[in-house]
Amino acid sequence: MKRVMSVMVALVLVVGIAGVASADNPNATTPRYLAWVPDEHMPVLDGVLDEWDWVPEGMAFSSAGYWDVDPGTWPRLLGSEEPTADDFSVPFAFWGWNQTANVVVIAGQVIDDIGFGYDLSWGDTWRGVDTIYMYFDADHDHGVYQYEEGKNAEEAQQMICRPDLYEQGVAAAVFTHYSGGCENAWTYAEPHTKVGYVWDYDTGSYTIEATFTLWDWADQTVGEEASIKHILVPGQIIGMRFGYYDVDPDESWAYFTVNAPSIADNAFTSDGFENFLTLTAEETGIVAVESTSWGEIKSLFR
Ligand SMILES: [Ca+2]
Ligand SMILES: [Ca+2]
Ligand SMILES: [Ca+2]
Repeated sequence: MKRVMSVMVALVLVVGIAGVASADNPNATTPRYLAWVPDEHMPVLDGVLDEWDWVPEGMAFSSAGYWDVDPGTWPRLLGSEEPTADDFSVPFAFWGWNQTANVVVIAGQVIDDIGFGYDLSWGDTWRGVDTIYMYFDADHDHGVYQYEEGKNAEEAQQMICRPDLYEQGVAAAVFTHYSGGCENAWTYAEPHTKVGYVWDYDTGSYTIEATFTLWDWADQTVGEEASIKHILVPGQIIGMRFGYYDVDPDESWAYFTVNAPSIADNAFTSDGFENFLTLTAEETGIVAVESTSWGEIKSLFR
């Protein structure tokens, strides 16, 4: 509890200061955080979740128990009706970051009963398809970032991952209003976006592991040489949204999300993104015992 409280205090302080000049989502009353991922626990991005038992308690989530919780709470399970466990559930969801690789790290297991919408192109994903939505405003400076003349997803990015598209060679895709067309969105391809799935076409169930490089400025037309990579450090606030979505042919839908209720359309402006705090190893609950300390402890037993 002490650790959680220290995180909450830190976030309140940062949000309080930032709140003077900006428009953070006031509905996001509960702090969100990106857990520290130690170098030795960086996953193999193959969608096989056999290396995640190191995650400290409270840093991994399950959709169980998150139906109809307070809107300020994260994560939340929402939908047309409360889904049964086999219709849609997320037994494991993790959000974190790694300093050495300078990436956001996510992992999750999604249980679905009917894979749906795979006949749609990624540009039609908004019509309803089993998918993963995420948004990053790395330097947390808010504002309109796409769908407006002169705004071409440079300052924030909307990303869409679909296991079926990955099988077609698309790690992630994005909607944006820039003249070059979304197929040129280099930010959503390797090495900047790396995704691995184990996916079942029929049920739509999958496991995912992915890493994302973030950008303070992403020139979608010229490329990396005209862009500014974001450098992640502990104690930083990242503007972010994330949701695992399930759509089924009977028009039932559900999603497991970090999002608080919107104050703005998140596809257009990053003003309503949630604030994610990058935790230290200690705040994550990973306490490394230095060799000198071990020496002192062991000396007590002599
Ligand atoms: Ca793996
Ligand atoms: Ca379902
Ligand atoms: Ca489905």
